[in-house]
Amino acid sequence: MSGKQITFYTAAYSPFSERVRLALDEAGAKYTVHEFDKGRTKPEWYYQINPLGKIPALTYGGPDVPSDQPSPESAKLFESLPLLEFIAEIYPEAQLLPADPVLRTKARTFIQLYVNYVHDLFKGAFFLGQPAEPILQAIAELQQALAPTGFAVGQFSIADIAVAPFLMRMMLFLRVGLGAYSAEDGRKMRDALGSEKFARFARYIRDLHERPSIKDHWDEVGFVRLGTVLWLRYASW
Ligand SMILES: N[C@@H](CCC(=O)N[C@@H](CS)C(=O)NCC(=O)O)C(=O)O
Repeated sequence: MSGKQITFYTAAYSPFSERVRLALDEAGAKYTVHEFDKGRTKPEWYYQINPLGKIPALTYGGPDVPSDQPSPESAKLFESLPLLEFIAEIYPEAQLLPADPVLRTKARTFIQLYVNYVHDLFKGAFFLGQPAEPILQAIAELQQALAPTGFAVGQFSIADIAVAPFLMRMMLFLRVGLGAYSAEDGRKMRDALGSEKFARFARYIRDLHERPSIKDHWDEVGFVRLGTVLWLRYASW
């Protein structure tokens, strides 16, 4: 268990930040939250923490200081996926990375499958109105990588944490008809993802919904509202 201070820079709307929040909560970490408002330019001081100005980020160690006055002595860490690995390493007892090297590699591979083959197609179909077929194909491939039961590699791990904020929003947006896809593509995706072919994937999404660290923060109304704003922002490109 880490005895050092952790400050978490986040915003309620951010699925990338939600990854880190989930990992911290799963690990039982004590941390200070600095919440940014949506759409505001980041203050100058924040660029000392993440030069890209993006969230999430963490400061780790150093003295206890106000979150908007980061200490030169703390480590400044950012990019959600390395942050998941970091949290798994400093809280090994939470077993967010499986002890077995084969399962550990499978967890990392699952994340890469999502990042390399699903994420952009999700954005394409839902925010840019690109055809539905490629995202259905990508989800079918992701489904094949799932363990026969349970979470992505069986036990809950950073693989689930990495994909849950995105896949769960995707299924929610589809259910409420939010997205840039045509009515026909919406129907096609709903029919396919509700069919027997995608039964394992649907079960996986239900299991994610049941995980207390996810369930206790799942705010459908808020996500739909923010999804609408995001969609309008993408749609106006
Ligand atoms: N690759 C980054 C992506 C982070 C990212 O794009 N974060 C968004 C919020 S979800 C962001 O900070 N956008 C700029 C802003 O909100 O000011 C990661 O995995 O952490």
